[in-house]
Amino acid sequence: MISPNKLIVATAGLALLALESGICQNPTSSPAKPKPLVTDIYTADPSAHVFNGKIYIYPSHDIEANVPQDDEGGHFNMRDYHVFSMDKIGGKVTDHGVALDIKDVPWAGRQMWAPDAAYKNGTYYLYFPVKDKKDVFRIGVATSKSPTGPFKAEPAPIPGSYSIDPAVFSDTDGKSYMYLGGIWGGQLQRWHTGKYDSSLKTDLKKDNEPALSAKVARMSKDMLKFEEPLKDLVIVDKAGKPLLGGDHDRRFFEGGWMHKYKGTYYFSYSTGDTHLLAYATSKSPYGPFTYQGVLMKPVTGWTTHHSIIEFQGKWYIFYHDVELSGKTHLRNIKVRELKRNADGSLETITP
Ligand code: FUB
Repeated sequence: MISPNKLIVATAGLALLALESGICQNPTSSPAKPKPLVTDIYTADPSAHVFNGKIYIYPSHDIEANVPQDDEGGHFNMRDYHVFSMDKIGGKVTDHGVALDIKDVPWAGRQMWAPDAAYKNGTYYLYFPVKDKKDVFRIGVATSKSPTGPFKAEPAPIPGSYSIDPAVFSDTDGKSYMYLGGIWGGQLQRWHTGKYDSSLKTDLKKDNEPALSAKVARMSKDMLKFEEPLKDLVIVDKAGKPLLGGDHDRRFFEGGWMHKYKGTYYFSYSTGDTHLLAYATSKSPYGPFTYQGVLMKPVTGWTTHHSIIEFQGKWYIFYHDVELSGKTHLRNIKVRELKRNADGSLETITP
């Protein structure tokens, strides 16, 4: 998750923060310098959705748990989720309080990481990765009649689920898909043979072989399980060749998100140790996806994680950095407009 030699990114960020701190920032009028959306608690990994014409944000809730930093992200030891809402971009952000607590998830052990949410037939679904009691990440699901919760967790994780960072995309034909996965601390590499192998701590270390892929599965009609086994979401270069494990500037690391624009599926994700948000496109929700470029350059802090929504005719990217704390594991969410070129490609954001 975090490599000590990358702390320089956060340190450089702190220098920038010092420069920025005197500037009055506004997420709408000054897109180059958006403000943290929430300042009284730490928030990260914002999954934003528009439900009934309003924006709801489902982030991680970062806390200082005094767990030493390691490559597996042990210091990201979160224990609950809050839901936030906004009537408009730049408007008041309302904290709806604790929507789900780890103590109410019977199978959970530790580390509630980046969640996502979905709506279908009068029910809201909160999807969340948490380690089970054997310290293996699984994806849980909890339901509510309100987008702000409280959510009630199902008694067991989604069968066949593993790793982290669920992102649920509902297509225009009514089918929904879950995209998931994260390497290193997210444990995706531990499943590459189909069986869990706890000895694989970071990635496969096979630089000249195809990179580990994010996974995708169609959701069941009741949104509580997978309709099919998880499949690889392969990202290829413009020549159609799968990206390689050693291609750290382009290969998938974690934090996938799907959106659709004019019939094209856009899969965006973090490159992890190179701290980029990149994206790839396809004509199918299963891919293969063709790598297109960088969506956002590194933010301050080690992790980079985002979501993309359309709201009132404009596109927005929600993301996080460490402006408030300067610490990798104490993050704050932000939003800014996402601009598209005439050919559908995404403009690269320099945060
Ligand atoms: O918040 C914990 C982890 O950090 C997320 O699951 C990753 O995507 C990264 O942002």
